[in-house]
Amino acid sequence: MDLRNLPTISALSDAVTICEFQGIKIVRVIHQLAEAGISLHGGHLIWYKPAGEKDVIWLSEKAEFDTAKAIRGGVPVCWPWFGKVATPSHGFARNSQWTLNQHRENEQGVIVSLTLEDTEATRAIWPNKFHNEITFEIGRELTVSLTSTNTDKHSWSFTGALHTYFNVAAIGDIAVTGMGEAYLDSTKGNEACTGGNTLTFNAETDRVYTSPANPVVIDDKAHQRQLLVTNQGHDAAVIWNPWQALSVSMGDMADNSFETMVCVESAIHEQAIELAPGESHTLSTQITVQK
Ligand code: TA6
Repeated sequence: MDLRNLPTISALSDAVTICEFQGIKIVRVIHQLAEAGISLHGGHLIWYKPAGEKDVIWLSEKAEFDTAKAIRGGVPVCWPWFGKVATPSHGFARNSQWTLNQHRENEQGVIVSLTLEDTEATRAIWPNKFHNEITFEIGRELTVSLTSTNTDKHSWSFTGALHTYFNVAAIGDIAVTGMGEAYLDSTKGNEACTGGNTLTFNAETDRVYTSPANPVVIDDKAHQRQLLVTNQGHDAAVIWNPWQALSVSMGDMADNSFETMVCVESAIHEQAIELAPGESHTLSTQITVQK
């Protein structure tokens, strides 16, 4: 699938066009400093490539573009819960249809924002009114910010994540550092561990870093770059690679595609955020390529 060269349905400005793939609208950004694509299904960034750079974001070659499912890769928006604590896994936001709200551009880049509000369908599985706005600042750096506002008459609480999949040359050759020492190991029944501040990969890895520091650095020597990930509004950094057996079991990942990806996530995991009526919270991740 060549998503980047789909025919234009409408041109919104010099840098922003709309295209469509299997009934899913994609906001396509082409600017002198960077290119990006954002699916309205899921409010989901599916590519980001600064000019002159390799892709920063990984998208599965077997990703399914189906409004009933989440897209494998990119930056899934896990909200209003993280993980399998309820159905659907990682919340409904990544399976929902978002609305294009605003776009603007200047010589520094392009800003695109989308919104998602409660509907009868969302209230049937999570009985709260909300307004979510996700903003993508696309330029030499990428910043993704999710602001959640309580538009209900009662308080509610939520967890979630910006579950970013990064493109790496070879998982066995990268190191991830800077996320703090303490973590819960999800591959060992959430065992509490320390000494995790430098992570290399040779097996399935699924860790929740509970005292997350900034920035988390993905050192990718073969790509001759470091990816710096600076998170805000979070209380955990989740690091995930499924390795081979799990990839083989997943219909939307090629068997060996785990070799070129790693997730570094800005997560609300340890302590749910409680919002009173009218209150807002912003969860964000900023990604910088350093040579
Ligand atoms: O963030 C890590 C994780 O929660 C893993 O446990 C793994 O299941 C992954 O996310 C992907 O989840 P998904 O529901 O997208 O298959």
